[in-house]
Amino acid sequence: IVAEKRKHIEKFKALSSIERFQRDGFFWEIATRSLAKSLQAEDSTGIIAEFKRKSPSKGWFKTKELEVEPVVRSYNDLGAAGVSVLTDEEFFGGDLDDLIQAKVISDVPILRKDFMIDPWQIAEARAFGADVILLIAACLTPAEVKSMAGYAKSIGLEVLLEIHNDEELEHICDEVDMVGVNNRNLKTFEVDINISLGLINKIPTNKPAVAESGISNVETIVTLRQAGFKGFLIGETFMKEENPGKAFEEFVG
Ligand code: IGP
Repeated sequence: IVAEKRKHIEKFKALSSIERFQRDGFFWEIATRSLAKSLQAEDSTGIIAEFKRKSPSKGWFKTKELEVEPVVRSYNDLGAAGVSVLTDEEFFGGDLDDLIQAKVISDVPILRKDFMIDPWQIAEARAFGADVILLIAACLTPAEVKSMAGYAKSIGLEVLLEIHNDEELEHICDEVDMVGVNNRNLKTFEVDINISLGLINKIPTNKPAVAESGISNVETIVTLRQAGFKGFLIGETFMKEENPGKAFEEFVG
């Protein structure tokens, strides 16, 4: 995926420079929303509800034809602490328009979920309405995380760092706002909630922890919350249904 990303970025870099985004980006002057605060609010559900049309492990969901708007509206109106939008086209069927749409119809923080390997993508995220970006430790060195997160912070974005094992704890730095633990092994696609439970006590307590992937019932959220997690990133459980907004409503109800 990273190799594909690199090709894609090189192509678009030629068209639009960071300076252009900084000058013309529609959202550039608009204040961002804090996901870290939203997750820590007293009455927060902690759920970061995700919009994606397909995934490498499951292929197209039923929502191939579905628009962002009704889904994200339900997420936003019915209690999501934040919304995650996949902008990767090739592997997740998303694009930057999805991000803009999610932003304009919501008032919760919006996470741009993509494979970020270049500061150019961070400027792009800011210009297209993201409040938070994801940095995946498996794709970056600790030094890259530090410099990319520093740049994100300097332009008003929050950073969710995703880790999957003990070694990746080394990537946590001051510039990172939240730490996510992906229960899905990105190589085998296997999910195991114990990955989150095994890492929670090693994550600095001043950074809200987010459990990611493979969450399909409220009992799991209760277990994760008791262990110390503040956020729960859920995609497939909603997107695999005919009506993801309704699935979200039933889940939180
Ligand atoms: C959501 P799930 O199993 O609920 O659909 O997972 C989210 O955690 C997953 O989409 C994800 C992801 C990622 C996707 C987590 N980290 C990195 C792409 C890239």
